[in-house]
Order: sequence, then C-alpha cells, then structure tokens
Amino acid sequence: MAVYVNQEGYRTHAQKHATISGEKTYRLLRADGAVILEGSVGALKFDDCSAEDVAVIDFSQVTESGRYYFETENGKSAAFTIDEKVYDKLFFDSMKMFYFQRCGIALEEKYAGKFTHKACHCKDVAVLRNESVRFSCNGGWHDAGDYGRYVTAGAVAVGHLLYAYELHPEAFDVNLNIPESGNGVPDILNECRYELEWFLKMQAADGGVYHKCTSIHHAPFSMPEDDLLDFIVTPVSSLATADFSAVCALASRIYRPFDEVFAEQLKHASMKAYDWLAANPGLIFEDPKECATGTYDDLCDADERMWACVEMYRMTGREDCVSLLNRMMELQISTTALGWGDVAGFAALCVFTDKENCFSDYVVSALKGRWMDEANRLLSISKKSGFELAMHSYDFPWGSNMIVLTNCDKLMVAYELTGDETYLNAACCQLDYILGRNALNFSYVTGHGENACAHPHNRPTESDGIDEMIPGFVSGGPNQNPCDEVAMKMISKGTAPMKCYVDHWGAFSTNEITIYWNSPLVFALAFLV
Ligand code: 9MR
Ligand code: ZN
Repeated sequence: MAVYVNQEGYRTHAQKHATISGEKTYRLLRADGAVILEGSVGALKFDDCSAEDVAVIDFSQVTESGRYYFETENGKSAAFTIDEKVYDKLFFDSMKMFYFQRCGIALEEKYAGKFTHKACHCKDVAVLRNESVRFSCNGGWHDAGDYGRYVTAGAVAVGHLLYAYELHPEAFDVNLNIPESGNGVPDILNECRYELEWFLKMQAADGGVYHKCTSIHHAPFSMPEDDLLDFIVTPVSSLATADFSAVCALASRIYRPFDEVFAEQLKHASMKAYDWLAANPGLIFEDPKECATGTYDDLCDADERMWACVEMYRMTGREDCVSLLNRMMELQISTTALGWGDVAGFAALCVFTDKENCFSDYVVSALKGRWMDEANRLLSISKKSGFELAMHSYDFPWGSNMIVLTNCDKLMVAYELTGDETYLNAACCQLDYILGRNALNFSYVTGHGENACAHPHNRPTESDGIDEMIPGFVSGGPNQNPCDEVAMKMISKGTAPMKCYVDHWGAFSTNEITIYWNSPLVFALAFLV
C-alpha cells in the first residue's frame, strides 16, 4: 500500500519510474501541494523478491525542477527531488567516504567536520607465525565497520574507482576537501593513492603480497585510535598478489601524467608480483585458523590472474601474456564480474578502455559479446520485475547491494559500448532500488533520502558520541541468510528476500558498510553527474 520512489530523486530529462504496491491509482504532487499528475496503473503483478503485488509508474514527462511526492488512498510516498544536479552531493559523499576510512592518520576537523579521530593503527605489524619479521604497514583504508585492511577487497574498490576515472575523467573534477586537495591531481586519485601506498607496503621481498593486515580478532566497538590490539599480516596469497599486480599496473597508467616516479614504482611492483605469480602457478591461500577476522576466501584465482595478465599485457606488451590470455579466454570464468571474489570483469574493462588497440580482435569482440549477453540477461530479469530490479528472489546474500550496484555498473558499461539508452534506463532502475524504490521504502545510503540507513555496523559511528551518521555510506542490504544475532532475531522466517534487513548497528550481516559497496556506487554515478 504504497508508492516507492528513488528518495534522492531523478535527473530532469531522465526516465523517472516509481513502483506502486497494493493499489492502482495515484497522484503526484509538488511539495507545495499542487497536483501535477493523476493516474492509475493497469494490472498489478506478484513480485517474488518482495512478495508484493506491484506495478511501474512512469512519470518521465515531469521535468520541472523541484520537490515532489506521491499520494494514494493509503498515504504518501517519501519526498524526492527532480533536478539535473540531483546526484552531485551523493557523488561527493560517496567518494568522501574513503577519506573517512583512512587508517594511520588523524582525521582533522577542517576535512572531517565533526567526525574527527586521532591517528590509529600505527604500530609495526608482525608476520603471523614468523613474528620476528616486523615492518611498518600503516596507511590504507579500513575495509569496513571493522578495522582490518585486506588487499583483495581494497584492490576491487580501487579498481572500480580508477576505471570509473578512466571512463569519465570529466566527472571527477570534484574537490573532496582532503589533505591533498589543490595539488593539481584530481582528488579521487589523491584518495586512491592513499590506499595504493599501503598496498606497496604489503608486498614481501620476493614479490608475493600478504593477504590481509588485521588484528587476531575484531576490535570491540571503540574509536580506531583506542584499538590497541597488535596487528599481524597473514601469509601471501595468489589472490592478493594477482589483484595487486593488476591494480598497480592500472594505477601506473593512470598516475603517469601526474607523477612519473610513482608510476614507475607501481610498474615495478606490479611486474615483481607478476613474476611471483608465474613462479607459483597454483592457487595459494590460507586463512590461518588462529585469526578470526574476515577471510575473503576464494577457491579460484584464475579470474584474479586473468585481470593481472590483461593489465600486464597492456602495460608492457609481454609476449607470455598473449598465450596465457588466450588460454584464459577458454576457461569457465565470468568475464563480467566486478565483485571482491570474481574480478575478471575488470580485465574486460581494461580491454574496453584501451585506445591503443593492443588486444587481438578475438579478445575484444569475445569480451564485448559476453558483456552484452550479461547486460541482456540483466535487462530481461529487470523487465519482469515491478521494481525493474535485475535480481532473482534467491539472489540476496550478505552484501546483496554489491550485486545490485555492480549490475548497475554492468548496464552503464553496456550503454557506453552501444549508446543504447535502454541499458542506461535499466541501470538507473538499479540505482533507484538502492535509494528507496524497494519494498522497505528505504534508502541504503546514509544521509540520502527521507528514510535512510542511520545505524550501520561501523565502529567509529557507534563510538564517536555523535548521533548522526556520516553521509554517503552504502549499507550491505538484505540478506536471506543472516548470521548475526540481531538480524537472526529480528527477521522472521519466511520474510521476503527484499525485506530481510534491519537497520541496527549490531546486524553486521545486513547492515555493515565497506569500501567495495561504496566504490560501485561511485562508478555508476560517474556516468550520470
Ligand atoms: O562482503 C563479504 C561478504 O560477501 C561475505 O559473505 C562475508 C562473510 O565472509 O564477508 C563480507 O566481508 C566482510 C569481511 O569479511 C570483513 N570486513 C567486513 C566485510 C563486510 O561485511
Ligand atoms: Zn586504523
């Protein structure tokens, strides 16, 4: 009994869709009460993700800037804006999030406003089971609501951000008010460099890369500077080493026009990691049992190796990459995936953004063909849904919003490849879902939307004594198999997948925040701002 809208709003000349549930007639009103539109939808259709009877409202013809809401017999929708610049603040906040995740430095008032904290996690770290080996490893971004730092997760976040920059550099003319602002380098690159410098510290002398840098167990809820647990790094993994090699090669290209020395440093680190991979061809990963922090386990490193191979080839033209890539093209790897466990979609983005035509026609056309197959698959799922959401009802695991947002990104790239607005419109529907056009009438981005996430599982948020949450953080979203005590207690059996969510700081399996749930949002918005 409601109308669900994108609570942030819609761009002036864009497609504008909402979802009506349980009833058929509606009115669209301006904030001052003027009726702009009256209408009704045809048949309602059962939607299995939400277990509601719903239909799509198309109000694209409304193009006057302003604040609006829907009204039905049963009540009002959330208010929303129509404006060409409606996503500017969201874009800013979703990027500024990474500054708030910085580890190893104090967040000062002039950049952080009231969300300051002192420098954290600056002690040297030890190599687990080899504790006499200690080194300085500060820097980088806290992964999530915990204070760990994980190379594969970080590489994926930086991957989203740097390919977004490569695709749409003009979108990133944004001053983020961070310590480096004004140095002549786009702030998104300044921010990513903070993570990249930390990656470089995670490389062992032989070129392999340590998997993660965390304490032995997660810290209690406290400010980061009050977390005095010892930090360790866990053994080198082929997953981390391959992602590192790929993202350093990518970064070497992106930073070269701004800083030749840094670009060379990244190039050499990438090549050293790549040689380590060649000398260690199998999957190498162990999450030591004595360490209870996040695992980011992954049973297959072929996709990580593929990303590294493609980036290495683009950077150096190394002959051995050609045959390896041709072999990899035959493997059963999803070459559209952009998540922390499956990364071969980044290899495809590397190929699509290459203007020097260094890849074979076969590789280019096969990857484009597969990308469009995936985009068409998403399109057909979204067409069947009253939310126009490209998700199946069995598709809501921990971090389901990463699936929604990377689906959004895939559709954006399909639009880029074809110029066909059908893909752009479908991409925007995925964004609409994140920002409130869902059966919980809920925006998963803090500080954005009338009914937005306010109590995410994030240590500083719960410990800083400030009621308000920092704006621009993406919550993980509905999880059909919640595994934390709060969510297990509060979500009853049989709840529709789209509703398996609680906005409670203790519900880490539905309501944590992470860098790689924000980065695909930044990627999508770079196409729209
Ligand atoms: O995002 C990860 C999710 O896909 C996994 O199901 C889950 C359990 O392994 O872990 C999530 O990642 C968490 C990581 O392990 C530790 N930092 C917080 C991450 C987000 O919840
Ligand atoms: Zn820290």
